[in-house]
Amino acid sequence: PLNAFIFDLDGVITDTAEYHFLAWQALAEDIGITFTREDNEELKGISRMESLEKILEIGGRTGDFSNEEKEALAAKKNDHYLTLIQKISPSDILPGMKEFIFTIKEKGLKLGLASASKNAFTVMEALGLKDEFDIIVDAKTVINGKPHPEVFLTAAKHLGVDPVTCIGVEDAVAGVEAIKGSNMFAVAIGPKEAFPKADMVYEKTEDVSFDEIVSKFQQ
Ligand code: B16
Ligand code: MG
Repeated sequence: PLNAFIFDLDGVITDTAEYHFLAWQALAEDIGITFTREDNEELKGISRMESLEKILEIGGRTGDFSNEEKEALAAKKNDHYLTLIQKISPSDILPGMKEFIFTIKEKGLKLGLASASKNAFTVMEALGLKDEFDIIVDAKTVINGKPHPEVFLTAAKHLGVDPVTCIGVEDAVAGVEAIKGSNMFAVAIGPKEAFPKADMVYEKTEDVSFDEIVSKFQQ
């Protein structure tokens, strides 16, 4: 039986990926690194520190900064990100997602959030969705980041449901890996060729169909 849907936040419910990109790009520029939108694809679903490490790698500057300096760089990026997300409102929910979330609730299924972001509560509050979810698990409450399954498994545990009765929704390759590692059914949002491991792929959030997903899950 199907018991719950567990959502990723950034890139699935709202497009904070764009704000993460702008904030990282500004930081990269500060330290003389050219960071493109294409580079940013690799950071989706990846923790803040790992993202910084990847940017340093791209710029050939791994080893140029002490841990303390890296903490300061990550904090600077986050300050900028927090300024950018102040503008977030319920109108920033991606097309079709609000309806999808409310359909899930109407059907009596449970709703969880499994985000790699330490800012997940802030963003969910700004979107007006915080109270709609039965559980929000963010990067502050887990030890291992995606692709490790911990964040999805923790959400299922708090919901009191078996992971095989859950459907995870993700826009990141690392995220789909985390869902599959949890033994959940994986729905990916993005280009089909990027997600060979997903059980279903929709190119855009507005294409997502509750009935279609449930019938595929039950097959
Ligand atoms: P923060 P998600 C992830 O959130 C983002 O996809 C990823 O790009 C970001 O680096 C990560 O959160 C950490 O975010 O700096 O806010 O802690 O997609 O798992 O909801
Ligand atoms: Mg995401």
